[in-house]
Amino acid sequence: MRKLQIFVLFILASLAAVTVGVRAEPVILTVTGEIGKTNRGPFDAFHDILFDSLGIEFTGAYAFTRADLLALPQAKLTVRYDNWPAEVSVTGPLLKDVLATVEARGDTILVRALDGYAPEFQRSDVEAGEYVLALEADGAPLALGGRGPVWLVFPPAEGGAESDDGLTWAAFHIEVQ
Ligand SMILES: Nc1nc2c(c(=O)[nH]1)N[C@H]1C(S)=C(S)[C@@H](COP(=O)(O)O)O[C@H]1N2
Ligand SMILES: [Mo]
Repeated sequence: MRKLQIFVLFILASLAAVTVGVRAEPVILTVTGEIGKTNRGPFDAFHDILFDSLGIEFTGAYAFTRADLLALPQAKLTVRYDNWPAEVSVTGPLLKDVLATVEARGDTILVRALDGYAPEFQRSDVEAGEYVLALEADGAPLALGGRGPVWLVFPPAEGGAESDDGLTWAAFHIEVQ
């Protein structure tokens, strides 16, 4: 009897957690800017302290946990850049699928990393190409301190790319402009 009560309480607590949006995992990627769909409220200087320290504010945003990103179709891309010791195979959702999820409207896609590196891309290029938001490389989840939480990987341009310029490691924020 007591076991049943505990079980029922557990189920109710789980349902409540889902209802109020308590997440089982931390958010690893936040999309802000010109987007039609949001799943969290506005910027808050206390909770969003890294955004605050970078001078970034937003009214609404779409926040993805690792599980959210893994729930999207997973692309696999094997690339080799001249400045790498070997080829690397990455898996993760396509950036264009993430942009579709949030109903991105702007033409410019800025991908920002924890160290402040923030290259910009044209949405038309992202939609035409193979831009992967990698969560794993060579079968290993990307680590913080390494290239995680998210590594933007795309193939070298035709004619061969010199370096992996723009392949943003430690990405955590996408700004649609
Ligand atoms: N987060 C982050 N990603 C980045 C960079 C960076 O400074 N920070 N540098 C870019 C550049 S210019 C290159 S050539 C490659 C490799 O940079 P590294 O040689 O500084 O590792 O990562 C790219 N991605
Ligand atoms: Mo570079």
